[in-house]
Amino acid sequence: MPEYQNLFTAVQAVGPAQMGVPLPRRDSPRTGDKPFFIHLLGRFGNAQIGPIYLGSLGLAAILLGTISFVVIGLNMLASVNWDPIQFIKQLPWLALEPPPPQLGLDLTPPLNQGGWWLIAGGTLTASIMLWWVRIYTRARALGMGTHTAWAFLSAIWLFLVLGFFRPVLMGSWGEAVPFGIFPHLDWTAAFSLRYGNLFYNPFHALSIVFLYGATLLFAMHGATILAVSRFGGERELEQIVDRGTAAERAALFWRWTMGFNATMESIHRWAWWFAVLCPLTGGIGILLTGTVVDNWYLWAVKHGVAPMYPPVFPSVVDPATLLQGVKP
Ligand code: 07D
Repeated sequence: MPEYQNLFTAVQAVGPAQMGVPLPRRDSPRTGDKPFFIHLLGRFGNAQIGPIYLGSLGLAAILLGTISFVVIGLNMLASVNWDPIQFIKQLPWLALEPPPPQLGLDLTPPLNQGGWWLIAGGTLTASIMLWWVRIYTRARALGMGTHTAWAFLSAIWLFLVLGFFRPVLMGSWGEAVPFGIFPHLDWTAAFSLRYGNLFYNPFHALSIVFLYGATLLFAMHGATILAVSRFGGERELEQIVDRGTAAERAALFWRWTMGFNATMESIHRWAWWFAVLCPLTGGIGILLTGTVVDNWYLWAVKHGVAPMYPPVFPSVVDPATLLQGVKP
């Protein structure tokens, strides 16, 4: 048996399938009583597939998610006259748009004027919420902490701000994001332009800090653990108590190179907080846009963050102020 194993040299010992711990009394049974093994997957993670825990929450979440996906897909297909070739060719540009602004927060708009969007959005939201409960209850059933669920909730917060809370505060579903690959990107660019450049929104900046920061931390941590995997560094928990090899080298490396090191435990808290704060601050930034602040560039000028445009150009006028006094 080779001493040093990692992704490239992993020995895949195949034994009887792991069925997992006994489930609490009121839980439904796990699906698939015969797990199977795929060698190739074992090279990237664990070779054993299943048993999966579906349960009523999982089933409902998958059903609702599928309804949402199919509603979006069929609407896109209808928009190219049910032509499957055009559907594939134009897929990146196809959209399911929310109701037009004049329909406000009407919950029963005509189907082809945002009605389908509401149905798709509603079923997707319900699906995501049920999936959240599933993540929470599965963690509890294993006697684990619920860190994953709370991190997921942070992403759901941003999702709800974009598609629900902000549109409600603005009084129109038309404010929400369309479904579609390029259409949602176009929405993002248009949103930034409409509100005076999102780069000047400090919460967008914070969100980017945590986005890049989380990536950087993950790269640092992943690289560190791989670098000490020859000393068994990937068995992190053992390393905390079993001192002398990988953990200490990893810590010393960072103390040598930057004077400070996280611990085997705290690095995961750093990672968790950076990841969670990305959509959390992002959601605050979006919620403030159009509700509290109408032009982030002018906001930044007012607060001495950004300079006024140099006088060589005609002065900038907030387009929104031009509408004042004009009767609709
Ligand atoms: C979106 C929410 C959670 C998702 C969930 C998933 C499914 C799929 C599908 C059934 C990701 C639910 C869905 C499971 C089901 C089917 C079909 C999480 C999400 C629960 N920006 N920007 C951010 C940068 C600019 C703009 C965040 C960088 C321009 C807008 C992030 C740059 C403009 C918004 C970020 C840059 C602009 C953002 C997202 C550089 C115009 C947001 C964080 C270098 C393009 C969002 C405050 C995240 C936000 C956001 C990064 C530039 C617009 C940090 C690096 C200036 C409108 N931008 N951005 O985790 O929070 O998203 O803003 O240029 O709304 Mg930005």
